[in-house]
Amino acid sequence: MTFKNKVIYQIYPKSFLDTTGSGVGDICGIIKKLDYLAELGIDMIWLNPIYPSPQRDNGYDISDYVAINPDFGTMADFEALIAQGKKRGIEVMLDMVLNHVSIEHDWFQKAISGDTYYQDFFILRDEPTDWLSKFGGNAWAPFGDTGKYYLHLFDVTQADLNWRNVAVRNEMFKVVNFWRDKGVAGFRFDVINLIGKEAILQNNPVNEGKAEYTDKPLTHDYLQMLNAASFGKDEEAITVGEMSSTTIENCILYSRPDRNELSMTFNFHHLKVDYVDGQKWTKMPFDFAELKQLFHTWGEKMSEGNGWNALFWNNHDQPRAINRFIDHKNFRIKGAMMLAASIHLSRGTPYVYMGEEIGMIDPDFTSMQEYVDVESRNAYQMLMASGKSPEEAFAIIQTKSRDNSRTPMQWDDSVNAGFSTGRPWLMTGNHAEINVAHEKNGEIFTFYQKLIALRKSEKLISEGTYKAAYQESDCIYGFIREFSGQKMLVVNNFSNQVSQFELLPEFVNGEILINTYSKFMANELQPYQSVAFIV
Ligand code: TEU
Repeated sequence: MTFKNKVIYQIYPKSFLDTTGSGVGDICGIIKKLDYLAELGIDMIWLNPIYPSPQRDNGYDISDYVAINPDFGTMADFEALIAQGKKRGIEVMLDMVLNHVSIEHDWFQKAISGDTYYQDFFILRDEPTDWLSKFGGNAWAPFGDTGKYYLHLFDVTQADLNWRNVAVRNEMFKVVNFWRDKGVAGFRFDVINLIGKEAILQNNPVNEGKAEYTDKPLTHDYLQMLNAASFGKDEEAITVGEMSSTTIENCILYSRPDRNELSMTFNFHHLKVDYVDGQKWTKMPFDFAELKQLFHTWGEKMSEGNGWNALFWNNHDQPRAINRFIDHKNFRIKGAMMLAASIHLSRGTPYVYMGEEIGMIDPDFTSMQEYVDVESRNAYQMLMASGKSPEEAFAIIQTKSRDNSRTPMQWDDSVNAGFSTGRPWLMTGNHAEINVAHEKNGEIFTFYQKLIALRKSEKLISEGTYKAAYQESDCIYGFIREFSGQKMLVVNNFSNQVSQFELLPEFVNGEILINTYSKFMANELQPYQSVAFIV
């Protein structure tokens, strides 16, 4: 598979570029920026859902799988994007939300009107389990006046689909093939490790019931069926599963080539190291030792198990990494470059989230009214219900809200950051300094160009094994890559201080492949310095 030397750029279409003045980004805006993306050097763009949706969860509540939300444009616009992308060597990856569907979808409407064929498309029970929704509250809601309840692991308007029903599976395979026929070369499968629910659903008060529906054995069966019925035939297809609360063992099985399931997996363990007791809606400095241990464990086990990681720091569900892991007030640029080096030189396929390539940071929102995300607004209420003051609750929302990464792409320092001539659906962040016009030939952007190019030129990076290094250091994250006799040591200083370290003897005479500073001072790393040595 060729995905090992590819770099994928994630676009949140709603916030990328608005060409109509509606305040919402659109497909024509993406077409307008294809040359910018080609200059960055990326190979594929992953678009968050662009299908008709009530937008309760910003498109992850789909009401029609095989159409384009008119807010984003037309099917002709989408077909033009595919064609224009291919001219520049940029393929398109679409987001497949196959675990659940909007209650405004025709299937749910028919089901709730009494159509028993469609009632079996959903997970209905007379007796709900004690599971909780990932967006807070009960995971079950009354199914009309039938006296039954339907399962919704996310928002109450997102009804989980019954994958045990072959008719559901066939409908899902048809959806993927519809978009493959349009020329879509990649698919990101939303929370796909939740589709393997068993017939008997058990109560489980531990961890809100996650163990009862996550990574269940049937998931692998369904993925192998999906693979065989659609993309499995395409040598060039790239597929990635978003795996919620998953394990390394399952991610090896999901992504090992001989299993014919997916190309690779997203896991989120490294983005929970600033969670108190695993709880998202809390505040604490990130735990570097835990972060490093997770990277090493996942890196080595996936390498040994022939699995394949999707490597990322940012996406549309996470606050920006610079705010979480870097002293960005003093070292935004060097910190952004170090974060990039720490994944782009590692083993897996790197994802660049829009704005990461210019060092975008969280907005400085000052009131709860500026946050629109359903998960954040639910959390704010839950935090206050748990006894937090409005100020304490708001301070937590400010650090963890998904809106932090969903603010409009910052193209220039004009009004609305050049994103829209209308009122943006979400207010822009701090774009006076941090914008493409200002940063495009700056250190961060050119460093990303270099990293992306290296992945294509160096099999040591795209194919090499992964081994941990500097495990004992309290500020350096280091690893060794190896491929057909060549070795690379990558050291990343996660500190805002100069850090002492001993270069491993075998690399003392090595050549420096990449350095985020102009110089390397023997045995010390500058604040947030990354250096790669090869022998
Ligand atoms: O996210 C899955 C998921 O669990 C997220 O809710 C994430 O774990 C959480 O926001 C982190 O705090 C996927 C999509 O990426 C997300 O945007 C959707 O809201 C969700 O599924 C439901 O489709």
